[in-house]
Amino acid sequence: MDRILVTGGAGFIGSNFVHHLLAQTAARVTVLDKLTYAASREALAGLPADRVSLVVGDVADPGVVEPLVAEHDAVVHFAAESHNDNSLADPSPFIHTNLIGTFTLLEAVRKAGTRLHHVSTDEVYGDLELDDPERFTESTAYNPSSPYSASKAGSDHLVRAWVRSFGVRATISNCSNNYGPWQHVEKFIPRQITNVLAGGRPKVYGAGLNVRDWIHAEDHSAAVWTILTRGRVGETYLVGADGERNNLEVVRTILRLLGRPEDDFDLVGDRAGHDLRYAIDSTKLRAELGWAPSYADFEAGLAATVEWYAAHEDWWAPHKADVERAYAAKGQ
Ligand code: NAD
Ligand code: TDX
Repeated sequence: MDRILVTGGAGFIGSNFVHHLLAQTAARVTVLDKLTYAASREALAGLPADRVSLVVGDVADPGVVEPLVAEHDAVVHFAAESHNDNSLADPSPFIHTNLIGTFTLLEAVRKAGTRLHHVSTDEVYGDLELDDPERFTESTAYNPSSPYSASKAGSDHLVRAWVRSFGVRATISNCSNNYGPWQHVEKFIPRQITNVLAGGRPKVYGAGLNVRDWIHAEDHSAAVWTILTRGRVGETYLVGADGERNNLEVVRTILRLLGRPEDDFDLVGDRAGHDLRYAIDSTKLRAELGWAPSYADFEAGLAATVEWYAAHEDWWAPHKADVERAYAAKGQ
C-alpha cells in the first residue's frame, strides 16, 4: 500500500493516524478533509510535503471523491461529524457526512476496486447496564441511541451491504472513547482539562456515573493500521483497551493531576438519551491480529494529555469561549 487516502485526516484521530503512517510506514498520504470547526491544520503541520498532501473537500461530493479514490491503493475513512451533543442540537450535518459521505465513498471504491477501512464507534451497540458482566463483541446487536450513533450505525450497514452485494473489499472497526492530544475542547476530557486550566470548574452531566471505556488515540491508530494490512476483508473488529472508568473518576483524576481538590467540579444537566455504559471486548483483534494497546496505564496517558493541553493553550484557547457559551446556553 504505497498511496493511502485518509478522509477526516485533519481531525483528532485522523491526524494521529497520519502521523502513525508517516512514522511506521513508507506510504504517501493524501488527506481529504472539509476542514469543519473540528479540523486542525496545526495537527498536520511540519509533515514532509513529499509524503503528505491535503485536499480540502467534502467526502459527500462524488466529483472530488471519485478521482481521488481512483489514484490510491487504500482509503481509511475517519471523516464524520463526531459529537453526540451537536447531533442532538442539529442532526442534519450528521446525516450528510456520516451517511451520504460514506455512501459516496462506497460508490467510489466500488468503481475503482480500492480497499477501504471504515472507522466506526462502539456507540452503534447502544449501552450496557452498570452491573452487566457482558461487554460489546462483534456479534452484539445494533441499538444506537443518538442521531450521531444512529448515523454511524447506518454507515456500518452501508459498508456491510456493499461488501456483500458488490464485493467491495472493506473492513470495519468499532472503537471505544479516545483521548489524547488534538481532541476538540467540546469533548469530555479536553473540556474538563481546559476548564481547570482556564480557572473554571469541570462540568459533569447528571450524576457522573456513566462509564466510558478509554483508549489512547495512538493505540486506535495502530489498531486501524493492523486491520487495514492484516484484517480479513468483510470482517468487523472491536477496538478497546480495557479502560472502563466512570465520569466522576476521570474528573477527579484530572483535578488531582492539576493540583485542585477532587470535589471542585459542578454537576450539570444531563444529556438527552445519555448512554449509561460502553465496554469493549477486543479479544478478536488481539487473538487474530496480535494487536495490543501500548498505553496500558490510563492515568499515565491522562497525565501526559493534561501536560499536552497545558503546553498548547495557543491552539485551544481561541475555541474555548464559543464552546462554553454554547454549553452554558443549555445549562451544561
Ligand atoms: P473529529 O470531529 O475530531 O474529526 C472529524 C474530521 O472529519 C474533521 O477534520 C472534519 O473537518 C472532517 N469532516 C467532517 N465532515 C466532513 C466532510 N463532509 N467531508 C470531509 N471531511 C469532513 O472526529 P474524531 O474524534 O477524530 O473521529 C474520527 C472518526 O473516528 C469518526 O468517524 C468517529 O465516528 C470515529 N470514532 C471516534 C471516537 C472518539 O472517541 N473520538 C471513538 C470511536 C470512533
Ligand atoms: O461536559 C461534558 N460533561 C460530561 O459529563 C461532556 C462534553 C461530556 N460528559 C459525559 C458524556 C459522556 O458520558 O462524558 C462522557 C464522554 O462524553 P463525550 O466526550 O461527548 O463522548 P461520547 O458521547 O461518549 O462519544 C465519544 O466516544 C465515542 C466520541 O465523541 C464519539 O465520536 C465516539 O464515537
